[in-house]
Amino acid sequence: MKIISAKVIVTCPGRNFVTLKIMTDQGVYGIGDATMNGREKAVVAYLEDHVVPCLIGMDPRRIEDIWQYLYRGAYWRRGPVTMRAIAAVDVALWDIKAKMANMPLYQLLGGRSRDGIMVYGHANGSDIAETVDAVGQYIDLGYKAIRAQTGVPGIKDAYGVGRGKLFYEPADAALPSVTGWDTRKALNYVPKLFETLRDIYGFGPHLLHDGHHRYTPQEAANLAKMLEPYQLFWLEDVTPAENQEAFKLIRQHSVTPLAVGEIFNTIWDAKDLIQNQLIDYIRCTIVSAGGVTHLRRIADLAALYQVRTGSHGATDLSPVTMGTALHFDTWVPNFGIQEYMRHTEETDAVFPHDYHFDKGELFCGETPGHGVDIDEDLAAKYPYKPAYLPVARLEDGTMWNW
Ligand code: CS2
Ligand code: MG
Repeated sequence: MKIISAKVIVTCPGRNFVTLKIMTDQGVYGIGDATMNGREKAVVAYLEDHVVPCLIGMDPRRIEDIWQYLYRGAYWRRGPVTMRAIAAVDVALWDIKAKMANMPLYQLLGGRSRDGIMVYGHANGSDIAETVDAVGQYIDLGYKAIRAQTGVPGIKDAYGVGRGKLFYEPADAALPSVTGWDTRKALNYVPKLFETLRDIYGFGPHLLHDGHHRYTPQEAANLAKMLEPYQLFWLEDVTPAENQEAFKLIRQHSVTPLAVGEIFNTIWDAKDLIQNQLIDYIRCTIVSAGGVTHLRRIADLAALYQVRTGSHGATDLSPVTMGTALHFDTWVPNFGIQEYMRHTEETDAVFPHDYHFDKGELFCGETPGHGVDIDEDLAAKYPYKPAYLPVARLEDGTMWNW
C-alpha cells in the first residue's frame, strides 16, 4: 500500500482552517487538521514544501515510523508549526488505518472506556450579570460543565468575552486588535462572579475559569486561593508555563485544581508539571501535540500521576480535531473533560461529521475512521482571510500576555 498524493486545503467558513488530505493507491483517503490560529500559512508551507514530497510512495500503514521520520528526521524538533504538520499527517494515517480495518478509531485505540464525553461550554458576558445569565443558558441547554468569563469594569475587551453570549471567536481582525489588562481590577472582580454563580445555581454545575496566562505566580496563587470556596472544576493557564517552578508557589497556597497545556506541543513541555504533580489536568490536544500517536504518550505519562485529560477544543481546532479527540476521549482511561466551543453552521457544512451533542455530552460516531470528512467544493467557496488573535497591553501601554 502506498501514499500516491497529499494536498493541503485552506478554507475560511467563518474562520480559517488548514486540512491535509492523504490519498492512497487503494482509493482510501485520510483527513488531518493542521490549523494554527493566526499563523495558518506557516503550516501550509511546512506541509507543502517539506512534508508532502517525502510522503509520496510511503506505506500509510506505518504510522509510527512515519511519525518518527517526521520528528527525528527533520532534525529541528518540536514547536507549534512542526508538531501541527506531524499531527495532520498522523491523524490522516489513523483515519486511513481505521477505515481499512472497517472500525471507528476508538476501537483501534483499545475500545470504549465510557459512554459519553462530558464537555464544557463557554459562557461569557460584559459583566457579572450578563455572565450569570449566559451560564443559565448553558444549564438550560443541558451542559454539566461551564467555563465562565466576565468583562471587568475598567478593562477594555477582557479575555474571553465575545460579542454574542453563546458564541465567541477571538481571531476576528485582519491585524491584531489591542485589548487591555489590569490584574488588580480582575482580582477584585472575578471572585465575585463565582460567588454569585454559586449563590444562584448552587454547587451542581461544574464551573471553570481561564486566566489566559495573565497573572504572575503570586497573583495566580492569590486568585486560586480566593476561588477555593467556589470549588472550581479547574483554573486554567493562571500563569505562563514557561517557568514551571512558578506552579509550586500556587500549589503551596491553594487546592483549586489547575489545568495547563493548550499551547504545549510535546510531552517534554508537559513532563515536569506532570511529574511534580503541579497540575491536575493536561490540556494538550490532537492538532497541537503531534496527533494521536503523541497525545497517547502524554496521556499515559499523566495517568501515572493521576493527572487527567482536558483537551483544548476552541473553534480554531477544526471539526477534524474535534472528531479525532472524541475518539481519543472515548478510549483514554484518564479522561477528565473535553472543551467544546461550537463551530458555525458554515464550518459544520464544510466538515461533515458523525459526532453529536446530547445533554452535556458529545458522542463520537461509529463510521470507520475518525468520522470527519471535508467537502472540497464547498471549502473552495470560502477563501482564506487573514485573521489574528488580539494582543493585550496594560493601561500604561506595556505589552502583556494575551
Ligand atoms: C482558549 C482559547 O479555549 C481556550 O481555553 O484559551 O480561546 C485560545 O485563546 C484560542 O484557542 C487561541 O487560538
Ligand atoms: Mg485556554
